[in-house]
Amino acid sequence: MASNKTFTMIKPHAVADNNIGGIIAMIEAAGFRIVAMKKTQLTPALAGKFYEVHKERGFYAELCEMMSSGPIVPIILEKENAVADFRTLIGATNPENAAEGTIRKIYAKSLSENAIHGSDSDENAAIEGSFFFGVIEQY
Ligand code: RTP
Ligand code: MG
Repeated sequence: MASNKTFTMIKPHAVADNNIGGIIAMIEAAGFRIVAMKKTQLTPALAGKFYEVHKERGFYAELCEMMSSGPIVPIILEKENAVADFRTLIGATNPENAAEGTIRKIYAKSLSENAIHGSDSDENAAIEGSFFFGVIEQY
C-alpha cells in the first residue's frame, strides 16, 4: 500500500532569507498536514550521511557544504499520494526548469540552492523522516 507520508527540508538559504513561513503556507494550501517539524542544523558529516546515496556524484561535496551552512527545517508531511504530489508542488530540481507556481520556481536561487528537499519514494520518505524524528513524533 502506498504511504501517505513524505519528508521535506527547507534548505539553509531559504531559512536565512525568512522564507520558512511562505514555504509552509504553500505546503498547507496544497493540502498537506504537518506531522512533525523542527529547526536544526546539520554538521557536514551528518549532511554526508543523509545524502550518502549521492556520494559518487560530482556535486556531493558542494551539496554537503550547502546543507550544513546554516539552520534547516525538516518536516514530515501527510497527504494522500504524498511523495508524488509533493514532488509536483516543489517543481524540477533545477529552478530554471521548474513550473510556474511551484515552490522552487518562487524560492530557489540555483540548482544547488533550490529551497527545498522532497523524498523520491515511500521507502526513502520513511528512512529520511526517521533520520530526524523519533517514533513518537511521527504520528
Ligand atoms: P532533493 O533530493 O533535494 O529533493 O532534490 P532532487 O531529488 O530534485 O535532486 P537530487 O538529484 O536528489 O539532488 C539532491 C540535491 O543536490 C543538489 N544538486 N546539485 N550542482 C549540481 O549539479 C546539483 N545537482 C543536484 C540540489 O540541491 C538537489 O536538490
Ligand atoms: Mg533527491
